[in-house]
Amino acid sequence: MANSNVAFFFFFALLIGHGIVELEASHLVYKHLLGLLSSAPANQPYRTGYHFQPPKNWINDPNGVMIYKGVYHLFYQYNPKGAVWGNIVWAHSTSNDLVNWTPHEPAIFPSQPSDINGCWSGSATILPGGKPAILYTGIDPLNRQVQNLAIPKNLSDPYLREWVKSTKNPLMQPTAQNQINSSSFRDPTTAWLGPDNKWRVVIGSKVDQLGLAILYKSKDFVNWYQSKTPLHSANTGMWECPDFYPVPIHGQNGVDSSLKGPYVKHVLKVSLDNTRHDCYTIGSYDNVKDIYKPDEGSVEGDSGLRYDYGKYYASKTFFDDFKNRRILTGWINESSSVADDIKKGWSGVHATPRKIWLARSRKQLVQWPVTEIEKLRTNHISLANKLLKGGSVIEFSGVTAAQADVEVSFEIKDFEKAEVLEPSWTNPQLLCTRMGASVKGSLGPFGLLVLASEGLKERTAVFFRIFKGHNKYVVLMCSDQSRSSLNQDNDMTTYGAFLDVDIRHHKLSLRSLIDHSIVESFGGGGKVCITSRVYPTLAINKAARLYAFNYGSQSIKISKLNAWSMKTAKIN
Ligand code: DQQ
Repeated sequence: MANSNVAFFFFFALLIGHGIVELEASHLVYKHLLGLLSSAPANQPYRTGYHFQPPKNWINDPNGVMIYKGVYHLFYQYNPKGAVWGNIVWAHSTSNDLVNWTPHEPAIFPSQPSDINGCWSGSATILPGGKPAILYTGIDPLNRQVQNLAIPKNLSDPYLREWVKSTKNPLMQPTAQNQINSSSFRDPTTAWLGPDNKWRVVIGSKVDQLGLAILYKSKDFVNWYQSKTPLHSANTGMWECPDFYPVPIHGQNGVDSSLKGPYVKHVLKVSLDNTRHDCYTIGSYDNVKDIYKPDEGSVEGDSGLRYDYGKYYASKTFFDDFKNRRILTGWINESSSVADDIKKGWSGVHATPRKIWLARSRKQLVQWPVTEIEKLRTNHISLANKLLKGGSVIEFSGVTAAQADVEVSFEIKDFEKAEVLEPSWTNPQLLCTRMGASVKGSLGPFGLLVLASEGLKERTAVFFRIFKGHNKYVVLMCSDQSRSSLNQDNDMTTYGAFLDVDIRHHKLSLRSLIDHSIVESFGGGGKVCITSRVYPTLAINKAARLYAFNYGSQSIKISKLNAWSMKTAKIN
């Protein structure tokens, strides 16, 4: 179908109010568009150079991520038939370095009554003897969400190309006895072993607005029974894609999900369906009572900690026993209209895999792009000790600004002039929206203008402001997309977060991975991450530019800046 017809069809459907179905607590379903095969145009300014995506069609959550015989496996929710959510299978790619990816045939697709209406998200567990097993949510003929098991057909194939489903599926299901809500029972975690040698797994659920991490146990990974109490619950709405894992209290290494002891804390991450944010708490896990309790001060839900304060959802971690690290993968949805997604023939990308560990404060996690991504760096430019006077903008040439990796650190000398943070300014996103990049301040806004056009008609601003708080200086980090595109059909929300850095004794660092339509930023060495999805119309490919700016009245020093062009990865 020609693109104009697709657009007409879409708007017609909108007008008559048919075809768009809100599937209980999940993705929007565009029934009339499901069968449309995408015919992607040749001109594709928004496709990424080194962020994971298939050649076309819709993708969402990463699933079952793992390392097996030295090969990284990424499965993901995929619609083989179009650029909107639907017809979901587990697509499969493998990699030796988490950067370049080879595609394989879909690994799990509807074939049994227990998944005939869809193969939704789930996780991999490495069983004793190094044997992988996948638990995933299937949608049964009654559209109930149930949990299924699949294992590799041939363990000597490092690419694990074929998967066999258990004939005992479904292994966990809503019944009259357990009263589990059959449309809110999904996304099994990686399982872990308890001191009684039984496996435990958590499934996301809800009762009214109470989010639940329902716990199941099993001796043999096939016969599962529900634990009397959930692992945890909180009043934050449906919990999708829960993730539960230990993090060592010292150092940056990761550990296996089954590890328990005095030297680890536990993390519970939930994807909040109400707000589409990945939120986490840090706490303690009692593996006898099987209860997780967030530490005092670790806030649940949206006003607590998030992996990423921008566009980032349905993430999943895995323990990389080859490099002793825990790696986080996540889905970056589009911010464009569905009509535009259909026109370009694809929707959704994955964030750069990030190493994740517990901060020294033990109050939050820290994330950093896996070091392997640095092998794409080329054309290095650098600068040191450059004063950025109030009101100044400087351009950096010599890198491909549409596909780059930029690291910069700022030094502030004189804090006296910092503006006072009003006690009511508690919502950082709101603050960043009200005080966007063009609102002049005192110490800030200063930072980077990326995917910018000459003359700055278009630009995405990633920046900081420093405020005088109650008894400390407060750092606000923002990603302002309000001028990222001349096309106003996109979601141009400005994102923001407070950054826990002692600015008087430490420099303020920012790293941005820029990739055509993605700006993935890491503030304070990875204490705050903000991912923006942007669609410039002028600042595309060679026309994109990179600047540093300071619109505050006070001077700031760039103590160091390193930037590289990024080569294109071999992705699918
Ligand atoms: N996506 C999957 C669900 C999950 C949701 C369906 C999160 O299993 O809850 O594609 O994005």
